[in-house]
Amino acid sequence: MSKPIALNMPLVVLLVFLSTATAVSQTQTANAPAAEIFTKADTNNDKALSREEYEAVRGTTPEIRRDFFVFDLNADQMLSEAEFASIPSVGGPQRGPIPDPFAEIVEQLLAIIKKQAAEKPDVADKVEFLTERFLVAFQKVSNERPPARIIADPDQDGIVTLDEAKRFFEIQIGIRRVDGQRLRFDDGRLVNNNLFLYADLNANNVIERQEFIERTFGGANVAEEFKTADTDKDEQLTLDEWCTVSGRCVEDPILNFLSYSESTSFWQSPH
Ligand SMILES: [Ca+2]
Ligand SMILES: [Ca+2]
Ligand SMILES: [Ca+2]
Ligand SMILES: [Ca+2]
Repeated sequence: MSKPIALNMPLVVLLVFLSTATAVSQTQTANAPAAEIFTKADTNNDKALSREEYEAVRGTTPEIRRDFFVFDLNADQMLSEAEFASIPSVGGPQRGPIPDPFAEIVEQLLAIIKKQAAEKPDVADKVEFLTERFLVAFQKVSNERPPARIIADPDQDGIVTLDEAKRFFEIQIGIRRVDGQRLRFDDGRLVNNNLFLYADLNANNVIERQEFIERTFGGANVAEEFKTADTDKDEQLTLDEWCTVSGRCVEDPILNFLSYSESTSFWQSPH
């Protein structure tokens, strides 16, 4: 199991928000590479930015001050390079990862099954389960399509390895869809899979042009959006192609959270 995250208030607020976020349509502006700005800002070369170092390169607007507070994920009053790179206005479309509360839950589940199954701690990372026993243990007797035994044991060898168990948990919790493709990005963005499922009227796991135009709530340029996203020009969008359409196809709860907090006076003065 990974080391538990030391939760602090801004992270808790942000993570709770991630679980309930709705779609947003905002753009990000990339500046110089985050690592380059970080190195320049870190004048005493201690591999972390104090608030003074941060503001010296970024300014002192309320939004800039807010970002120092929100993305100081371990609440040590300093920004590590990783924390700095996760700020949307720093990293832009290539912004860095933030902790995913759903991934942490999966790690906790894996730790539980390892502890229960391993006779000795040093073999805990090698435990395997008979597929039927694994599914009984998790009471997966549903009529899912594909069946739970295929979701849990995709190579159908009758054994659920730890990697397969992790994938199974990630599917149950919504990190991946049933075919294993990721629905949550490391930088906090989420695939709008509900809209994908709604749009996919013929349920063939791709979005044809007509489905996209008629069922994705696009605006006047919806046909142009489809054309741009359909990179291989086969007249249908795979999930990867779908994810290139920002706004309603991919949600960004981080930007949404930040846009809500801009309306408060909390960030107006030093605190
Ligand atoms: Ca920090
Ligand atoms: Ca297997
Ligand atoms: Ca379809
Ligand atoms: Ca395509």
